[in-house]
Amino acid sequence: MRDGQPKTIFLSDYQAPAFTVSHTELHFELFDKHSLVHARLHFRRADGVSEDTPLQLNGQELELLALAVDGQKVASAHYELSDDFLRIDGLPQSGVLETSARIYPQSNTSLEGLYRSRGLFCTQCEAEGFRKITWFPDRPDVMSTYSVTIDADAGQCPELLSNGNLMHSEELAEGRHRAVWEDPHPKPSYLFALVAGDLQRVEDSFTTVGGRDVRLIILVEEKDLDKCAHAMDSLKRSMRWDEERFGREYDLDVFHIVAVDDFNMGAMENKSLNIFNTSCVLAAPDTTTDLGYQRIESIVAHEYFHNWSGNRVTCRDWFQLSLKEGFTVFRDAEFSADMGSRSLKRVEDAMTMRTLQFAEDAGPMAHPVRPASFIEISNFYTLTVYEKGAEVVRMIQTLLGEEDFRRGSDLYFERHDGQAVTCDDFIAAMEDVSGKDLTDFKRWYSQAGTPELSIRDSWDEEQGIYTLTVSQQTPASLGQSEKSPVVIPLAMGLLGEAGNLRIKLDGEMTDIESEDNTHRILIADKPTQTFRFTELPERPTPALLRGFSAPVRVDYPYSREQLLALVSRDDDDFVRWDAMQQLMVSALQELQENPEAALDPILETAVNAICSQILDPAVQADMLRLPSETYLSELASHAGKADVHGIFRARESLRKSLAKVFRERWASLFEGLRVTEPYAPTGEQIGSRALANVALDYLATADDQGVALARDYYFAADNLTNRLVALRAVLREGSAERGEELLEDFYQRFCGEALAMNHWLLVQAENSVGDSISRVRALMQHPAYDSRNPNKIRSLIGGFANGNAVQFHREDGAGYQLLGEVVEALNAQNPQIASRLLAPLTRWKNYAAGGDLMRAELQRLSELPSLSPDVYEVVNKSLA
Ligand code: B3K
Ligand code: ZN
Repeated sequence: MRDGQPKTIFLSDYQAPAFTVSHTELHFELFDKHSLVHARLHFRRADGVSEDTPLQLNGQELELLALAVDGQKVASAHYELSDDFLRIDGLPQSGVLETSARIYPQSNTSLEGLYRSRGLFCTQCEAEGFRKITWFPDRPDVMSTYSVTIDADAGQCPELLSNGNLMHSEELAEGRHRAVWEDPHPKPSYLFALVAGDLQRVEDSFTTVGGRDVRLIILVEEKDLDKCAHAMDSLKRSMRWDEERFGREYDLDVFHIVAVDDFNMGAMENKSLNIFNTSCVLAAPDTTTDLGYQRIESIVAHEYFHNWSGNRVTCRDWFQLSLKEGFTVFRDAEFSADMGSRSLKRVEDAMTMRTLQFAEDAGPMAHPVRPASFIEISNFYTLTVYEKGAEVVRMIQTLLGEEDFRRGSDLYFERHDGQAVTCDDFIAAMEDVSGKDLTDFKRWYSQAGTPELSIRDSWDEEQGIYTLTVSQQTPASLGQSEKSPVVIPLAMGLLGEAGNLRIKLDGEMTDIESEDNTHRILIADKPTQTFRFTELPERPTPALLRGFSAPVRVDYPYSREQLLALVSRDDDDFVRWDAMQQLMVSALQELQENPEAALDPILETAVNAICSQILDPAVQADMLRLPSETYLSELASHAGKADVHGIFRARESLRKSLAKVFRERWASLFEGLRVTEPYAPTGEQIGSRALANVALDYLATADDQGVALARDYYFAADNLTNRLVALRAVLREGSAERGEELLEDFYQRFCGEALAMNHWLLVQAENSVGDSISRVRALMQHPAYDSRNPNKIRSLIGGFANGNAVQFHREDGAGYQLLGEVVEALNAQNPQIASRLLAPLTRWKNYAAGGDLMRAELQRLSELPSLSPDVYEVVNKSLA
């Protein structure tokens, strides 16, 4: 922590920059022990700014070696240097500011700014890392063109890369060499990137719709050259899709992706030089799961799509983060839906929202999609900004229709190309093309918390009139006690005995005989409102929130019979999946109250119905899987307090019953779906594997024969997906020896593959059989673990705290202590990872037992002498 308590920054305090920087020249001299950064900033005082306003530049962990303006050394009376700033006064209206700094990339463990990962120099500047490289107005509304010169040892660093185009390269004395890059597109400093190291290239090309030939280059370590094909294909598909769907074309002659082992997040969209976590780019059947393949495709697309939604049009300030992230997640979700199965993508996104984002929105760090204040912006790269932000963009598309939405997006890009803008500018473009007033809708950007729809109905048999009364309410959150209604597009249908009924709302002029008159989008925007449906032949079952049309909770008192009807007959996959989830949740709640409760015959019928339908097998798999412990905890804490041990027991018991009752079904599903062709990450194979593996998991739960089958399946696997499903099943259901046998085998097979080892750590962290805490502590000393590598920390420590609820919430508090210790150590080493890892402890209010011990651990952390702003903010907000 620097200069006393970290400060809160408010959106309402925003002021335009006093100085702009039109062009930035950087010269890097990279050495083993330190590096030198020489900068020349072409600055200009903004119009209307008084002459005595100093130029204030951000800078952290920099040693000042030289400072000059227009070639003249700046006298000490004219500048002030602190831990965070360099302030210079007496400047002309415009000029060139020169600085030289010494920095230490090899000892930069925060992985922010310029750092070294296993010999490779690389950067991560978003959000505020550029200030660890050189003094600069490190804010996204200062956009500049860049020329970058890099000098380094030619043997150690044959590749020297930065943004834009390579202009020049040359040999230098003493075995060193130089490359000069120029990026003609003005960009904010957070998009700056530099890479220098010994990497190998995979090259391909893409011709844009306008005829530009683009070189596509993926750079990886030599051993990984054979793992780049999937990312390259994904990149080409993304480029084509963005042209076709959003009219966005690439704007330079080269596009790089560099894979780095030590990286704080998934990937970064630096202009033309994307930097990726190896886990989000390298793919091979033995080391990447099906989910991993899908993730790589969507992250490659996401970063590429940022070239327009983020880079060409960027954010004015960090409060607007969702302007680029929400929109880009929406774009990548649409891409994934088009590449694979639309309804699967929707179900899975809804699952993430309801399990994780709703929890965040109900917790101590709850914030609006556009936060009004923050202490450390790194803490706001959240599910709310990203995923809820994307849902907000999706609702705009729903309200406007796809055509107007596309016109709005075109207008937004055209109007603001090269600018740093706000979420209001995005909305204004949407309003301008559609003529719709989105003033009320904008509340989604400023109100935290998940809105709750309470829906009740009544039926007038005589008149054939069905009435839905829809009330909404958003719970209070920190600093926001009063909430107003939001605009909720509630997509719905009415299900009758023979299928979805024709819908006519009271007061509608004529019955329009369109082919799709069985669905409606109701607009719920008042505290309470009533919708009357007329001319109905029978009392319908409402099918609510079709396609998860809004990120809200829905409370409607469905009977089990109604849920069964939806599972069996509705024509929307989200509605059917959701109905099945509700049936399982209600069975689990019953088991929690009465462990002897027999299997609900309606649930049995529903399982049979799902198994005998022709459906996307991946959606079928999602419907047959038990709701996760995390989701069940979220639901329970929403209703009161969660009992994680009770949830665990009920879930084990339901799994056992379903396993045994349907044993024959699982066996025939498993046999019928076995993929016999060689592994390929195609939608078809992924779907078959998903369903076969759900069946295998139940078979292993049913009896010893199933465990033996899982063991054989493990050894026969030609891919990581099957191998891990089998391994997890054996660890959970088999003897300790069988589990150890497979873990040892896995280690021997893949100990040279860092990405496979992440999974090896994760399955052990999540394994709740035995003493997980001792196991995790032992693994922290294992050569496969690396306490500086974010992937390893996330797998082992994050996996334990998030995916092993019964042991994390051990009654003696040992799980909380373990997490607290790791966070304490990381606080100094890598504050971003430390504060992310903390999340499970912050939810202490959700648990009946253990809450006090969790709070005590947070309290202990809050009293540590030098908390980073990252950890300080999360700890203090969750104790408030
Ligand atoms: N924009 C980056 C995230 C940066 C996180 C900084 N703490 C990746 C992305 O969302 O595409
Ligand atoms: Zn992004």
